Amino acid sequence: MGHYKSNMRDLQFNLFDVFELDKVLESGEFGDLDHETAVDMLREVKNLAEGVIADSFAEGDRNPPTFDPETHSVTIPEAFKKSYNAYIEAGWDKVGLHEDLGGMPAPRSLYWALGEMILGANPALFMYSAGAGFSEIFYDNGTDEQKKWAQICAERGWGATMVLTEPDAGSDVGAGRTKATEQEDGTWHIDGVKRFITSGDQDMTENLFHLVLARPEGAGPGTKGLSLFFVPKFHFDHETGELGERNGVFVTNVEHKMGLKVSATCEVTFGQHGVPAKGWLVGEVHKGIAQMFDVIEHARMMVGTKAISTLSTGYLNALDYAKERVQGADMTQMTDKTAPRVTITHHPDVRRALMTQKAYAEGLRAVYLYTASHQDEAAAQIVSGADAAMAHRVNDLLLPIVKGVGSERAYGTLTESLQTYGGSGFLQDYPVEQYIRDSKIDSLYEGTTAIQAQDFFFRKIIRDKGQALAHVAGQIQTFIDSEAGNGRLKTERALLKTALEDVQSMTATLTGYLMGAQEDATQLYKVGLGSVRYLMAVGDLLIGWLLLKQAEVALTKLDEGAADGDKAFYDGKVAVASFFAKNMLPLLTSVRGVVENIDNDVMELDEAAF
Ligand code: ST9
Ligand code: FAD
Repeated sequence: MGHYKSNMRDLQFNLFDVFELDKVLESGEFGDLDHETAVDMLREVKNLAEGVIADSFAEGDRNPPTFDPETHSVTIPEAFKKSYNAYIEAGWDKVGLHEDLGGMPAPRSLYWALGEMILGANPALFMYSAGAGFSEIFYDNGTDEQKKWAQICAERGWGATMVLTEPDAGSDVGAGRTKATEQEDGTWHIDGVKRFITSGDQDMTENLFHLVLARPEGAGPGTKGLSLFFVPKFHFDHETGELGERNGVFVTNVEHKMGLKVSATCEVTFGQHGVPAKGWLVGEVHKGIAQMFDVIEHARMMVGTKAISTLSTGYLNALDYAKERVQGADMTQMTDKTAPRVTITHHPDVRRALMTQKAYAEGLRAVYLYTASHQDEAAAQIVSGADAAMAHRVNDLLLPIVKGVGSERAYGTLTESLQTYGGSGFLQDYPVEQYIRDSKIDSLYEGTTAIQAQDFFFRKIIRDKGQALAHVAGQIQTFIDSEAGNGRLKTERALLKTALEDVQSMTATLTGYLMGAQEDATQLYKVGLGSVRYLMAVGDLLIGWLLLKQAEVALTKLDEGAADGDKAFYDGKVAVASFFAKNMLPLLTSVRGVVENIDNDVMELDEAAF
């Protein structure tokens, strides 16, 4: 058995029983794709993920890619290449894409469910294989001529990168200084140094292309002055795809990292090695940041799903260990030195830790699948009654939750997975220590948690005039007011009601600080001091609600006489929802108090006092 443990049962329960994927497929939006095919796809990807894709996970960590500064090239370990090739040869990188790009349209919930398994088994593989997805974004934003290039990129399986960050421009992308100078033939020369570029080079594909943000000479400051350029590693014949000369874009360093080591994080230098780095303005329009956000939105979803998937496999590994590990006596016999020794699953604190892991892994899975369901109009209508415009808003609203809450909760809760192993968890004999190292990055790249929290409050709530938030809150309220569980979820619904009120009160408090900033600008600091707590609180509310929604479905299945093999699964669903409602949701009342009482003391404190 490899390290990766998928949770097919929970994926199928979410997709088909909770989010009604069958109805989505029946809408006809996805051609011939039907229930059986979707299940077959899940099964095939599960086998691939648990097998050949997971096989190189530890090897890629212990023997990461090497960099040759002479040739500016990155060499990927052979074991990883084998995993990568198996995935690409089976064509999984094209699922969910336009048919024009050799793709096979699929609902986003199914797409991300498949993605979850790859991201849990070997996350860097998903990133290296994102070239086809990047081609689609290039295709959607490109001119008619560029659309043909995008088809070549997808067809020939080229790699791709997103290139924003510079030494002095991380969260503040608008501080970027990389320049773009227009040439007489309409192409551009890019000049500058970018850093931390994922998959900046590799030797698994014959070519790769960079989507680069750079500032045309004379353009204004900030993000709005940036334009997006298509910069291939090798030039190519725009009709046939045949490779030509080397372009002037070179990897000049590869970082040594805490985790996710097989993913090459590169410094990429443009136009400073005697060869111009030639680029083409994407779509021939200067809308770089908006175009790049088409990539960022997918990448934020990817990062959150990666984190959640890692937590899930961490939990399932810890659970298996806990069922085997014998240590100590049952607590009720703790004073009897002759009492039989029990497996650690008998200890209350281990049960608390396992339930916490299960709650966040399964609750966050439901959150990302609910979000994904708002990435298709047909699915959104079925899942929440949202029309196309509202579906778009809800997806926008929830992306910082998937990314920000997913990454923070996964990392934090993975320490419970490690703790469940005792000292063994600290060893490389088990995968959890690597899971923790590999998942730390998720709260950092694609916008740190602070950035997600600000995006969530300012852009997704205030600028949206609270419309998407009201839509989701309306769904939660309907659930609270319902008879869900036929009386058996009464206590939990009451707890959810309080949690919703707490979050609504926090929203009002933060909005009040924002209004107060019109009179006194320093009131805005209070939003900054409270925004991460608020993001996390909304995340817990959504997790609590979706776990209870699952419990309602589970209770119905049990009432209908679930088969023996399913009973434990449904009992687990009811138990975990109740556990979360009783153990986590009440904490939001204290967060509410904290948010209401924020003052600016720490902002007024002299730096020397820190
Ligand atoms: C990175 C990569 O970290 C790490 C992993 C790479 C893995 C690669 C593989 C990926 C695979 C997945 C993709 C596959 C593709 C599959 C495709 C399948 C089809 N939403 O607020 P303003 C825009 S990369 C949308 O004034 P500032 C908007 O146009 C590095 N758009 O911002 C807006 O104009 P307007 C990641 C948004 O103060 C304009 O920006 N780095 C959003 O100028 C300006 O907005 C980061 O993420 C949004 N949420 O700049 C940087 N927000 O308002 C983090 C803004 O008129 N920093 N726009 O609409 C930030 O996000 C900052 O807040 C900032 C601030 C840069 C936006
Ligand atoms: P900074 O922006 O300097 O942030 C430092 C701290 O200050 C953080 O805690 C942050 O939350 C906080 N902070 C900063 N500004 C604010 C603010 N306004 N309000 C509140 N808090 C703030 N970039 C790419 O372009 N392409 C890639 O493929 C890519 N891959 C990456 C892979 C790895 C392994 C790493 C480590 C990074 C990658 N990045 C990539 C860059 C990544 O997106 C940035 O590291 C990230 O956006 C944060 O920028 P920074 O590191 O400069 O931190």
